[in-house]
Amino acid sequence: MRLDDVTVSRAIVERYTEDLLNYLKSDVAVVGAGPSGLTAAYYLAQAGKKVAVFESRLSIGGGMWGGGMMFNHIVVQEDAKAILDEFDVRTRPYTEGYYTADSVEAITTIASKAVKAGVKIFNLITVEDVLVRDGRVAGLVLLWTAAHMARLHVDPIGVEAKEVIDSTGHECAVVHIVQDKLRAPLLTPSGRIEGERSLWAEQAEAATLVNTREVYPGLWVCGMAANAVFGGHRMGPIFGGMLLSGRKVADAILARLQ
Ligand code: 48F
Repeated sequence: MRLDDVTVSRAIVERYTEDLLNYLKSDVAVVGAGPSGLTAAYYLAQAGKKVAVFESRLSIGGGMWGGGMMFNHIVVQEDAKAILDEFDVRTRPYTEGYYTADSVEAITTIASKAVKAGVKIFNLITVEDVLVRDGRVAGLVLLWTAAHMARLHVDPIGVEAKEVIDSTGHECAVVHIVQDKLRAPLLTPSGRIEGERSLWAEQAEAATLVNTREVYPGLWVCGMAANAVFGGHRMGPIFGGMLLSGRKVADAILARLQ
């Protein structure tokens, strides 16, 4: 068979366009493909929901690849190990209650399970605004990251979702957009982003779960974004809270969608 370059191009353009058209409306739009966002997306898709993940970088995985200070191992605590077991990520006991996993195995495996559960990941797309209808977040505004970074004068496109998750980590990018553009109070104590506090794993891991919730009608936070928005501590390279938070936000959204 003779390989035709234009057939290769047509295949890619057609397939991608099909995907984009299909996900102009979804049940849940997840912003940020780090560990918490991918875990949330996995549980939502497994429950039969139509889930799109938008990631600004070329690579998915967020801060998990680098483990702690580029030592590419992660630590999880006892209650989160069950999630790694469910994903089939191998863990090794370290001392009582502490387990380690290879960070590359962890993120590649979680991403693979999410995609196979039906999640569609769109990388290289930056969420730069939200759609708001009737006082709730009703979708996202997307632009190619390359155009966003080059500050090209290009208009973005809008997509709809019944619920939106901000899993952008320390940045809490979507909540910042809502705070700055809607100028309406958030569901935080001060009505504004409280801001993250310094590293304290013990406090931070527990707070991540408490802070995993809706922060504006239709907009939820999970992972490190939850602590950044609600004023929790950062946790450093212990990742159990990210996984548990992803599962918690998925359960809360599933209850809402029913
Ligand atoms: O930072 P990230 O891994 O978030 P997470 O799931 O996990 C946090 C941990 O990695 C670590 C930690 C816990 O141990 O403190 O930091 O809460 O992933 C966030 C992803 O969101 C993407 C960003 O590129 C990253 O991959 N992101 C950020 N802003 C945008 C975005 C945006 N505006 N549009 C799309 N993606």
